Amino acid sequence: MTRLIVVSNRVTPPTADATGSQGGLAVAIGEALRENGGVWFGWSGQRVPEFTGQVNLQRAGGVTTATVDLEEQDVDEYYNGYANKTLWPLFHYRIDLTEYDRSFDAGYARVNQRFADTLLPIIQPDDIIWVHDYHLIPLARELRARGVTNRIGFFLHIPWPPMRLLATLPRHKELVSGLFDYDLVGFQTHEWLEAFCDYFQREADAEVGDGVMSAFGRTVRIGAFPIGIDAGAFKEAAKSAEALAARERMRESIAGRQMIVGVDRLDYSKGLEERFLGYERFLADNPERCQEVFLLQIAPPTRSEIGSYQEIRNKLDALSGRINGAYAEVDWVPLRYVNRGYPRAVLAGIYRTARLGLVTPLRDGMNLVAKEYVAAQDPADPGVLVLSQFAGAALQMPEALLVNPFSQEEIAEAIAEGLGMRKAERIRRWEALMHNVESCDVRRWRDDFVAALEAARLPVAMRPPA
Ligand code: GDG
Repeated sequence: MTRLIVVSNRVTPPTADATGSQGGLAVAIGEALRENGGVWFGWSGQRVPEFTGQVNLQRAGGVTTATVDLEEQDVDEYYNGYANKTLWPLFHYRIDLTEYDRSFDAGYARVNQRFADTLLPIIQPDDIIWVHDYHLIPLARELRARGVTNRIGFFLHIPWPPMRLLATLPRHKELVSGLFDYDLVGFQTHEWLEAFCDYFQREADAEVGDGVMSAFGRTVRIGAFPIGIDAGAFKEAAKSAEALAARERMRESIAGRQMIVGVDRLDYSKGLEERFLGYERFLADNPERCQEVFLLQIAPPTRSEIGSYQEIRNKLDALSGRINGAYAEVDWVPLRYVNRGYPRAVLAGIYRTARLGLVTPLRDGMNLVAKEYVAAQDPADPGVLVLSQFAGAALQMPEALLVNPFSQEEIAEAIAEGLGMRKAERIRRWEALMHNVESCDVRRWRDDFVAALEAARLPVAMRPPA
């Protein structure tokens, strides 16, 4: 049996505790690695004064992890720099926030080389290698340069930007042509796949066939593989003792009101500012109803060393203060804004308690919160999902109330419609949504990608030079 090597920026091995803080992704990848004795390779999250190249092999939750420490300059230039100040905003259509700095390019190239050097001794002839996300686009090129002929697949978790935006990136073609060193390149949705094909058709006269694209004298398999959640585990988590305790704890303070919930990393792509403004519009438009509801927004901070993340946090602090200052009463606040993370089972309990899930990213590769909200609902009395039309998930979840997240009116109207929706319609929509969440779950995503990668051996003549 072929062994799977998973490579991602950070390694997050599954914990023994299924209701712990782990996401479905870690669990699903963990399972695949356990089944075939594979390895998860990436950065340990540790910073050291000087890169040593030492690989730390460990067994955690039944999975073998292989991690390397990075030096301070690597973290600044590769992780905080090229990955999160350049590629993340650019791929989320935010060229206003994109920073271009040559030292970032150098750091990104260096870390990809370091990953290739340290991964190389671990690779066995029959292994298949699955590389994740925008941090590691050049990794296959680096591995091929070191003689690796194994099958290598790449999955992009975030959107692929329109060609004219991508063209603002200095040396864009040099970067993305590195994807032709993979055997398979996968995206969350057909929309991102189309944008990817469009870029190479215009910039490199690529030819697109059935599930393949050829350019630069090479052919790569391409496809859409929408990621899902571990629906069964999430459904169970929503009924666990921890979730029940969370619901009980909230019940008193809810005091018969309807709760709206948002759960997002504190990231400008998640549309939190626009969401708060849309909710403020709802409060302004519905003075007679507004004290019967409140919005709980959970937003644990991320990437807080980066200026644009500090700015969005400051904006949200000010905006939440303004909304509460303007609308609160002595016994009611309209917005509970919490900058802290919670265990998954607690989150599941909170989702289940909320009459409305508000998921309004400005741009999102997929968005798993939308799927978690659906999975956590009580089938006999489910809540309503309000979902941005610009999340990849919208293509799979047309029964949600889809909104343009840039429009405060649309958000306000969807909140009003969702809170007033009759039970029969809530159940009808939820059943359709849940069908999709359960059938397109994280295992199917993993199995489809791995099967496509296993089948992706290209004819020898088309293979990139070793
Ligand atoms: C990227 C892409 C794509 C959030 N707060 C807490 C917490 N979370 C968990 C959620 C969810 C996960 O984080 C967030 O996943 P998303 O999919 O919503 O967004 P990104 O982090 O931006 O993920 C995205 C994803 O990759 C997978 O391919 O869908 O488009 O941007 O699982 O529940 N978890 C816990 N406490 C929190 O407070 N335990």
